[in-house]
Amino acid sequence: MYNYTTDQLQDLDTKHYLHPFTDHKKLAEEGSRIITRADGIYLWDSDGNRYLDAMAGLWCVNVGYGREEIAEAVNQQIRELPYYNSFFKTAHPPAIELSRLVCSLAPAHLNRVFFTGSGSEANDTIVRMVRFYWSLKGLPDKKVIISRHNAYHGSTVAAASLGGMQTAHAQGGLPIPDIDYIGQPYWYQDGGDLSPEEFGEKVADELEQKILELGVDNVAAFIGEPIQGAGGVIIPPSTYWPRIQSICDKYQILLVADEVICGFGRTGKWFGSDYYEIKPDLMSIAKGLSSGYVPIGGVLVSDKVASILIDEGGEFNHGFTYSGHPVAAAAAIANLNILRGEDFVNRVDTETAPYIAEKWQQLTSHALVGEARIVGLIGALELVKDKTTRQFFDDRGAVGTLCRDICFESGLVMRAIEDTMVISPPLCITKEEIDELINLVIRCLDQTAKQIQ
Ligand code: PXG
Repeated sequence: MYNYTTDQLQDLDTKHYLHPFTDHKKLAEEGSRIITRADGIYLWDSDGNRYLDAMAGLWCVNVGYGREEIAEAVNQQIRELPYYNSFFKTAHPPAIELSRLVCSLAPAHLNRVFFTGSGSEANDTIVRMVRFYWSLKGLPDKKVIISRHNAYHGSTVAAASLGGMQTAHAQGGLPIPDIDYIGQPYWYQDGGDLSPEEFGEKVADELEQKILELGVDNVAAFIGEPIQGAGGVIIPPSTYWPRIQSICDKYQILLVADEVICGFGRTGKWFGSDYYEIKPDLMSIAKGLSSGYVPIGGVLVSDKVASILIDEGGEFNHGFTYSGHPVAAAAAIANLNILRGEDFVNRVDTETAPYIAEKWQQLTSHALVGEARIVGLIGALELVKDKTTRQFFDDRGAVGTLCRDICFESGLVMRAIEDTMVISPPLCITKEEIDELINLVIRCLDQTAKQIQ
């Protein structure tokens, strides 16, 4: 479609295109990998190399690449009504139908949805919604939202503040006021001599300590990803979420689940909240909602919160030009119909997740792998210096980066988060493709081990 050579594309890229989360000086030295097409779970670059995309893009292409039904829905919608807003007492069929569909898939007590263009905008919306909720209830001091170190909730000012990434906070004067943090349920790194179950309870109890320290009259909500994604696929011990839920209930603060990665089948259930059996008051969604084909996100609102916002709130002074965008909504509807129609979520739960889990676990026999953890189709490998003592490499991140580069050269896209290698493949991945993925992973681990010796 674009008549350039790889060299020309790399040159123009360096001259004009500022990438997200990128060191541009380094990128200019190395040149971008230019991805030109995709199908199923595979990508191709501008030189014709094929990659197995074990990251589903950026944790989002749940149905896999190349689904004609989504292309067709987008095509039809652009021809019929490419844009209209939902401000000023208007609406259109795709946004209405998507609202109905999303609410029918969400936990039963979540029956309303506010659409955004992304996960970051969804979390921004949540900051305003929870504070508005408490002020409507006559408790305007309940403003603090408690999050976790190493959480990722997006890159807008509010979402990056909710996130617990210090590198992000260091740029641009974040966080905004009234956000606080507790520890993360990262047993492999922080669990010490405790069992995972003991550690899960201990780190959840930090929420209670933080509420008491801040004063319950000042606390609005707790936010967490059911499984932290960008933080390194931190799968919490089984004791963690039940304890968090009971603390939120005890102090009657709102529980917010950031389902941007876990939503739409990633865990083998429709939502991470279903997997962990928690009952969030609000949920942020994006990514798998449209399988990333077109940008769209949203906030699912519980009946409890909606009743206050709607009955007592009057106008909520918040909204985006692209809230409920008809083309994005049409793409999302087609995507959800594929997920439902082909029984994707159940297939992950009963077939592919158990199949990959067994093979993933076997990777712990590799000299570099200290832990292999996986839920549904989201998993991680801890590459460590000494697995008996759970000791990380001294120059943390270097081995992960090396392994990531070896993966790319070997035709596999796996993401490195420091020395944690993570996967989140398209949910359409078959057992044969899982075999191919595992074989590639083993080959890349072997090469990594060889190179660091
Ligand atoms: N919440 C979670 C849990 C996310 O993973 C967002 C919110 C923000 O969504 P948007 O659509 O605004 O990007 C995300 C996004 C990474 C990486 O390094 C992960 C994300 C985005 C960029 C990089 O793994 N997740």
